[in-house]
Amino acid sequence: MARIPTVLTSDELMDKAFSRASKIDKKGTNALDHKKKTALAKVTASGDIIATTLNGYVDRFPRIEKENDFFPELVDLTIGLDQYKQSLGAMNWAANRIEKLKNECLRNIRRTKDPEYIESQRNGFYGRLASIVRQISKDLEFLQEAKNKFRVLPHIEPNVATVVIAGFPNVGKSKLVSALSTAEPEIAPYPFTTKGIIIGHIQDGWRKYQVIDTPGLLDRSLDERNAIEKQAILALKYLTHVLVFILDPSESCGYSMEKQLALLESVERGFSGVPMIVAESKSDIFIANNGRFRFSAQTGANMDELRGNIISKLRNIRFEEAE
Ligand SMILES: Nc1nc2c(ncn2[C@@H]2O[C@H](COP(=O)(O)OP(=O)(O)OP(=O)(O)O)[C@@H](O)[C@H]2O)c(=O)[nH]1
Ligand SMILES: [Mg+2]
Repeated sequence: MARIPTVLTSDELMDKAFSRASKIDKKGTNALDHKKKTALAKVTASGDIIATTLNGYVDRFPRIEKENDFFPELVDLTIGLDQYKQSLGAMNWAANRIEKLKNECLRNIRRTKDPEYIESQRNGFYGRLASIVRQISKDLEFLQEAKNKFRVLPHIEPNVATVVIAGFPNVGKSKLVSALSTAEPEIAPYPFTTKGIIIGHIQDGWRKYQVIDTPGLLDRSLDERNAIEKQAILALKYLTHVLVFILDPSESCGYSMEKQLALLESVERGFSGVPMIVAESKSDIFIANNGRFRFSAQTGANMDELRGNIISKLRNIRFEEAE
């Protein structure tokens, strides 16, 4: 994604244009010619500065089109997709309108020999320019806010097979992510969790996978979430190719197995259709003997099996772009 520019307020935009225009003074062969050339240059500069700035916003803010994708879903959640598109549309509208008025005004000034008419044309154009910019002031503000929100959207690679780790706090998610990851996992911001999500990488020969730890997201029943939180959680579903749900049968995490199984059910419902691995952690301190797969990230017991199981599921994931 190209760097998103800072969006000026309507006042800043006008100041920028008029301060530049006010410095312009063109030489002329006589008083009328001087007045004309100066007015033409001022109108051109003020109109162009604003139109170019607005078009720059349209070019450099990300285009968000694809439905059923992780990113639009998140943008809709955190920014509001309809308003976003509308505000970019307003930039476009204003830039085109300014361009048209500018050309009209330039034509009128070129044609005349009346110094007062030149003056009134230039002032009229300034007035219209200010009025157009005023009309889009809310959109400018919205885009500046959107810029700040884009900054904290997670930097997840959309075309990398991804395993997401879920389970109650303290069941051993982070320890597992570290044990699976080739390097220190990075923390990426994510809406509605103050802790951010944690992204590690698994290397499988030449292939690389993402492993995502979800503190504060998949550690409460979805029914207990408000609508927006739920959407943020389910947005994750778009990039989850395999879900690993961790149960801590030692209950040293502070949650009973009953509660943990209820959460598992809720996550299974929310992520239906996503291949899931259920595994019990901390086998070095407690073994439930219920036949469920168990491992210890601490001692490494069964870690090769778990890793192998995850990788065998991720290997089957294909991306259109990668083919
Ligand atoms: N004995 C033992 N302790 C473990 C194991 N895995 C994790 N723990 C311990 O359990 C506690 C919680 O582990 P974390 O990996 O931080 O758990 P988490 O699920 O990431 O917790 P949150 O980030 O709060 O959601 C820590 O004290 C770990 O040292 C394990 O395999 N064996
Ligand atoms: Mg953790």
